[in-house]
Amino acid sequence: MNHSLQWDIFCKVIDNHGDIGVCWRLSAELASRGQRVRLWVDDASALSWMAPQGCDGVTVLPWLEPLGMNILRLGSAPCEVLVEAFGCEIAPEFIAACADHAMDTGQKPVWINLEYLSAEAYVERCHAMPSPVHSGPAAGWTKWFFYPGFTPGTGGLLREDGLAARQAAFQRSAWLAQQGIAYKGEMLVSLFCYEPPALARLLDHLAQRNPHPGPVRLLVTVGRAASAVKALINDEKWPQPGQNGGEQLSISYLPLLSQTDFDHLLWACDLNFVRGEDSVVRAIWAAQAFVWQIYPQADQAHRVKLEAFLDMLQAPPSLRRFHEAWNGLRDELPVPDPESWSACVRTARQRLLDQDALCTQLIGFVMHNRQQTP
Ligand code: TRH
Repeated sequence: MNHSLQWDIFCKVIDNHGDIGVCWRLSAELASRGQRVRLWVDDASALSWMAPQGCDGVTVLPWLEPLGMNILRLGSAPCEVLVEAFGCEIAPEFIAACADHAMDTGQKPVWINLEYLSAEAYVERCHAMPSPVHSGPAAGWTKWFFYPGFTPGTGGLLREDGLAARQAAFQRSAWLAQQGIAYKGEMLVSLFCYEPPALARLLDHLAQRNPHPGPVRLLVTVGRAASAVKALINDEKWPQPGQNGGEQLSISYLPLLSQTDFDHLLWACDLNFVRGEDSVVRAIWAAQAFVWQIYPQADQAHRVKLEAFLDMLQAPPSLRRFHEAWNGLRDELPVPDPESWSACVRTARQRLLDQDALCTQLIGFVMHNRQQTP
């Protein structure tokens, strides 16, 4: 049987980089497994730096409203799998075009609603649940909830087949030199964050030899993290790196990195500060100590989500306390302790590596459903 299917993935960039970051990784990984992907996105601009090389097997198409002429580009190409990322609601005119195709071919597409990542218990309950479509041209079809997650009863995590081999071949010093960073054996800390209330305290800790007696270099990602750091060190109240002789704490501002180089950054550092759901997964695969700034929600739902994540990680008390302060849920930011934190990350990573990757599970789920539903 030919297992290569045509996938249409729909992505709306709400804010930040996570929506397109996840959808791009998913698209590229499906293509690497022989699937054909059309990625419909309302704002593809971030892909110019996230994935400048593109990817064979993935076609990026603009999600215009209405889709209009773009529908015609479909020609006679089949619509076999539809992926609606993060509840973005696929354009109705596209669904109508798919329904026409389905009438011709006699095979309905498999329609996946790809959900947000969480370690909360509801994920296992809701994963792979059907949601019947009652009206419109797709009446009688089924949408399937697909939840990424950290346990065997979930859809798993995005992970490329070649990840371990790439990691094994990675050379920290060579990569840092390519970035123009003259590495002298400092402790390396990456910073990808929004505006954490405890940022000033973190810089204080690092400048005051906590936790590391030797020099520390902070590698700051472009955008909100860089703006937040610059705003602080431009404020005279903060002890300037220069006032520490410029030696204990040095700061490197990074350019926009491709997703591949973003991984390299996480592999290169001894402690990673990450944010959002894509970078937190990459931090787990990096096998280094990390701290997650979870995307804040107005109703404080992120507190429960963070606790569930820390439970999954079997985080030691000091890592839990640090997360709570970094996420504004307690006041005093403790001293970071990457040496003792990395053990639980490595253990969790090993456990998660034993789980089928999200794309393996998703392709299996889709194939199974195509056989069940003509
Ligand atoms: O940008 P984010 O904060 O996205 C968030 C989350 O996805 C969150 O769950 C969602 O609700 C909210 O947006 C709206 O963080 P995230 O998910 O880690 O995505 C960042 C992506 O950007 C990730 O794919 C890595 C990539 N990246 C690079 O490729 N190069 C870079 O230089 C940087 C800084 C990031």
